[in-house]
Amino acid sequence: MTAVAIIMGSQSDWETMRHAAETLTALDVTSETRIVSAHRTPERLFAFARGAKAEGFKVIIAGAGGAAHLPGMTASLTELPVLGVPIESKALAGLDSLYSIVQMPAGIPVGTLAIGKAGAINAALLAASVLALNDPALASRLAAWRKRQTDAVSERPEGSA
Ligand code: RP5
Repeated sequence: MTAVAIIMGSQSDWETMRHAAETLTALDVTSETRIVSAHRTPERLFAFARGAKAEGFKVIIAGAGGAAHLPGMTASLTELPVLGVPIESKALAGLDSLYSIVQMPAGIPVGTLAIGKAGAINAALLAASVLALNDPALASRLAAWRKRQTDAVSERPEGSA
């Protein structure tokens, strides 16, 4: 069974969302990627979100830009945890996406990450953390990933005295 579903509103979101997929792959977490648009393919959204749990997904990562209702609509149709990634839109640099995703009224939560690539990577890491609660081997891989990141930080900036 595939652990994480990565959905996005458009092909144009892939350039950002591929970072979530790559991060999950680096942690050996299975994921599946789909285009599901809340306004262009609403029937696909309903079918996906209603069936996601039965398909075996444990966490959903949803990226969308502009009037970004995909994460919220998805969360309204499933009890699986939904992590929202605001795509950096051209017109408003992703602030529109961020506000659309983060301001869910009480009752239907979306775990909202940072705008763009950082948010996509962190959504994957957060999904892995959730899965690691019941997967000690993944918890070890995640700890090793974080140690490598720590070890890669120099004590002094290159070029300094
Ligand atoms: C949203 O509209 C998508 O998530 C995308 O970020 C944005 C623009 O989509 P395209 O016009 O590039 O397909 O639905």
